Amino acid sequence: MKGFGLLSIIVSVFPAAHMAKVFVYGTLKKGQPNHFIMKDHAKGQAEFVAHARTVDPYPLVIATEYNIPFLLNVPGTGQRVHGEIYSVDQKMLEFLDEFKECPKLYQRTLIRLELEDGPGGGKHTPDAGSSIEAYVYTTDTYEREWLEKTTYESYNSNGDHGLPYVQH
Ligand code: PCA
Repeated sequence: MKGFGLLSIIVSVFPAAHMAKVFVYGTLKKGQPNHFIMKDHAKGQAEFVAHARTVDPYPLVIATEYNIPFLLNVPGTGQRVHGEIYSVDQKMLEFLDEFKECPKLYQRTLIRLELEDGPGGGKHTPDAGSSIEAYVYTTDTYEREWLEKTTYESYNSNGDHGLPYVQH
């Protein structure tokens, strides 16, 4: 018990220490079909940090019978992709790994991002235009034909592509 008390003091003094940054570009974004997960406290904590886009271009494609968005781990092709950065706790990170079927379907990698907005001001909240690193769910385990698919710079399940995400 004594040890726990000390741990909670440390965590409250250094709240950032147990948090990780995750860049979401698909169904987890605001207004998209799986965003409810980010708000479900039973799955952990997720706090919006900023909008951002990838520094390198990547192919963001929609694939499978469920119209799932995937960022193929092929930097240098495709487009600079827009998304949202969240600060998440360990519990949420573990949930997202499971939900993303990591490492089978997606792999959690680090990516360099350019901030588009964000709170700014404080020393823990960098300003727009600055670059930071965050985790992202990309995939290396994609089917080769997916490389021929249309790429998007910003995912929207209900976009003109006519490939709405299918909950499964
Ligand atoms: N959800 C994750 C990866 C793709 C998806 O559907 C995300 O929004 O980043």
